[in-house]
Amino acid sequence: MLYQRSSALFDEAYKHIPGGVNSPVRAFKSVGGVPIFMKSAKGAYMTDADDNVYIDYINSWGPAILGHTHPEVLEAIKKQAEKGFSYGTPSELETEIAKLIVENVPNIDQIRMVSSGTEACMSAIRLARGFTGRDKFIKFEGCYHGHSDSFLIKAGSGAATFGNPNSPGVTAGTAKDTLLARYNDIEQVKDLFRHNQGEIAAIIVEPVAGNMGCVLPENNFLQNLRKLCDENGALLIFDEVMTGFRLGFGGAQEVYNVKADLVTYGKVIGGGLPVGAFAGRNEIMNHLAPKGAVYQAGTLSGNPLAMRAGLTTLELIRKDGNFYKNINKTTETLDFEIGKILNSKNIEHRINRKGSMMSIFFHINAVSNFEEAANANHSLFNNFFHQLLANGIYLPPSGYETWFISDAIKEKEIDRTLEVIRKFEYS
Ligand code: KE4
Repeated sequence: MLYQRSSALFDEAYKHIPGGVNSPVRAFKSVGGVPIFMKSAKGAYMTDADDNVYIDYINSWGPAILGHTHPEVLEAIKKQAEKGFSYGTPSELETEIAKLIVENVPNIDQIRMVSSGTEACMSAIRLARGFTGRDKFIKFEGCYHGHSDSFLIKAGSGAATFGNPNSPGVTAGTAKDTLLARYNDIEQVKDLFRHNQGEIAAIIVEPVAGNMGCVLPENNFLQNLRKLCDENGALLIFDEVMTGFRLGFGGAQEVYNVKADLVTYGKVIGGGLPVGAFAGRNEIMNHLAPKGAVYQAGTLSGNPLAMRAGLTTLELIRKDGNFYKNINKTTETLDFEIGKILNSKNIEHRINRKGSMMSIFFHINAVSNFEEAANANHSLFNNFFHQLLANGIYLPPSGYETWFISDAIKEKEIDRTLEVIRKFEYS
């Protein structure tokens, strides 16, 4: 593969955009090399500025679950655009998608649209604080809920597991209300409730984590979080920005049969256009402005183009009775076949998979939390990433990210991917 054009475009971008990118993970800092500038995408494929073509396993970090530029979504967006791009007023379309989501997701009565997953998660925390009158909340190391201050916290020292800012600009005052625990460690969560009695508004969790690589809940972790929230008067927030409408139409609540008090969304519900949302039962959502006192707003919230793209995407998924069976089967096949190849090469690895999310961790045989994910051999992942990239397979450019399988990835793409991985060599 030649990357001259991407390289020149990166140099130019670097002058005008911090780090040359509008989101850090795109800069290839973790895998090294020049970030690839894409110029088009269709179905299972993306084409870069040098006209190299790739099978895409990021799918815009989740939104392109149907594959890129699905013809029916494209047509729907075009038609909607002819009616205007944004009204700044209520529109029937917003009620249509709200009803579709509320009627198909357990335990939610109302949903508020925003423009990103970050907005959704930060608003859900504010609502939980407003509803409970408490300031603190628990998150898990390795889980990512967007870039609002209270989420950019690294583990404090020792067992205290209170937060410290992990970004300049986040104040100590903010960090003190963020409590951290290890994913899948229910004892640490119990300790936090014991040491902060009556002060914890919520637990926010990725029900299947995708931001430390794909890491699954174990030993009834989610069920135990539900129980602890009930015992301590705290809300359980499922951050389903990744898993919402990807694990199933009812999301992780349905798959794991665990009731969350608030659920956040993004990615798939916008079909590739900017979107986020948070939802819950009336008792909680009625606290949100303008009905209640908890303020939250957004100029482009419920934008008609994003709503139309999301609604069309969700309707296409819903009417295909085999949609989830198919993308989950594709992911299972990739898991099993890649596993066989890596075993044949005596490369110790762990593949974590749930639904159409999966990750490969090298030189480790189990990954249940961030510490174990960090102990995997990331330089080997980077080597793997670049050998695949050079052969037209585009993986997420970090060992701490999950692959997102789309419905456009079929046998041909699986066979090509496996053919490339069979040639993987490492020193
Ligand atoms: P956005 O603000 O990026 O739309 O959503 C934040 C967010 C919230 N919750 C979860 C579970 C998420 O995965 C995300 C965003 N995911 C990353 C992928 N690791 C987006 C990619 C990026 O940061 O460019």
